[in-house]
Amino acid sequence: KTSHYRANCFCDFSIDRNLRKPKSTNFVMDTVNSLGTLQDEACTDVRSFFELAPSLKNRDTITQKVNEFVCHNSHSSENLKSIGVVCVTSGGTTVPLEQRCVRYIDNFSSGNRGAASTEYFLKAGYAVIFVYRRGSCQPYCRYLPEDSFLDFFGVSEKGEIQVCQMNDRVVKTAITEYHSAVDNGLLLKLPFTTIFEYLQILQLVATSMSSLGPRGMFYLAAAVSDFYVPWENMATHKIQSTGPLNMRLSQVPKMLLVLRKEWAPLAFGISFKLETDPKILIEKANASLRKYQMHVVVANELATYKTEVVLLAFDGRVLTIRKQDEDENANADIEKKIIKILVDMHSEYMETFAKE
Ligand code: 9Z3
Repeated sequence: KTSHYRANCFCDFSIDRNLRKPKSTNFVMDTVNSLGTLQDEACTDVRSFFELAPSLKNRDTITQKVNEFVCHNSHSSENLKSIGVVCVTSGGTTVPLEQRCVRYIDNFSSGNRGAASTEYFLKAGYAVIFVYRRGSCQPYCRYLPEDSFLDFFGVSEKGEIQVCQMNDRVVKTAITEYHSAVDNGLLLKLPFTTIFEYLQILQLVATSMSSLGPRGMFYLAAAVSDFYVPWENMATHKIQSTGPLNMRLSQVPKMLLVLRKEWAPLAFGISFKLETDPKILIEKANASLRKYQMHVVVANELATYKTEVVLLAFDGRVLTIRKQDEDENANADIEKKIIKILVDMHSEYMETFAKE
């Protein structure tokens, strides 16, 4: 999926100022106003990122869905079924290289962690807004892309399609749990592809979830691009191969602090730190914890992320979680353990507000 372009080169595309897309002034003003108290250049970067990003398609429909979902799961709702609402982000964001995109840079992530975590959050009694990369792993059918769904079914002698006996229980449980979550208004799925869509959706969800106060939680497992081509610098049409390609990538402004301080200041924030060099992982994760004022940073290394993660909490706790062969169920996902600990930390956090 990944396009292997060199990132350390310079872009020759002409900058066409007229490409600044028309955008709802309200949205831009909301974003700008919401950053009012955040000082320094980070704020300016965030502001100009949103001002210049291509408009999110179906923004109004998405906003309406999110607001309804949040309202349904808020304390004022008559028959509240969830203990909290968590926004799980999952999969990698793309960075388009052309406005009519043929090529893009991708970020590593299958979406398995986000999909598995969504299932465990639902099991723990949470409502989940699952913000996922189109085509990535989905809750309750995480195994389908590899073990094709064709293997789950067979054709009977009468020519009817039926679930193969050995998969019967797994398929029935998955379908039942999925429909129960959706029918009870506990699972909302929102797809993204590009970094522009991802950050606009995150902003929109966070702003809506701010009304939930400390019952809101962000579990940011998506692999988010650090570099991008600003829309106004991007070639309109497919880049022609007339020689080596020189391009300059800008840094994606860090939105985590804005999320924590402005968009949803009382929500419990969990972000992930991915590194390939084990020597810098914990140091980088700690820096994220402090810089972006997260409540928990989950540090993982590319080579071992399925079997080992380290949780660094804002109160100084450091917990290493391992998926071990001697676990009762050796096939159990590491996410089961991660979510259990995070749910406990979130309850402690909510209790501190209840006491006040
Ligand atoms: C992660 O570190 C996730 O655990 C994985 C999950 C992407 C490794 P899969 O989807 O993999 O199960 O295949 N996500 C965060 C990666 C990231 O982009 N973090 C940023 C950073 O490290 C901070 S937001 O700088």
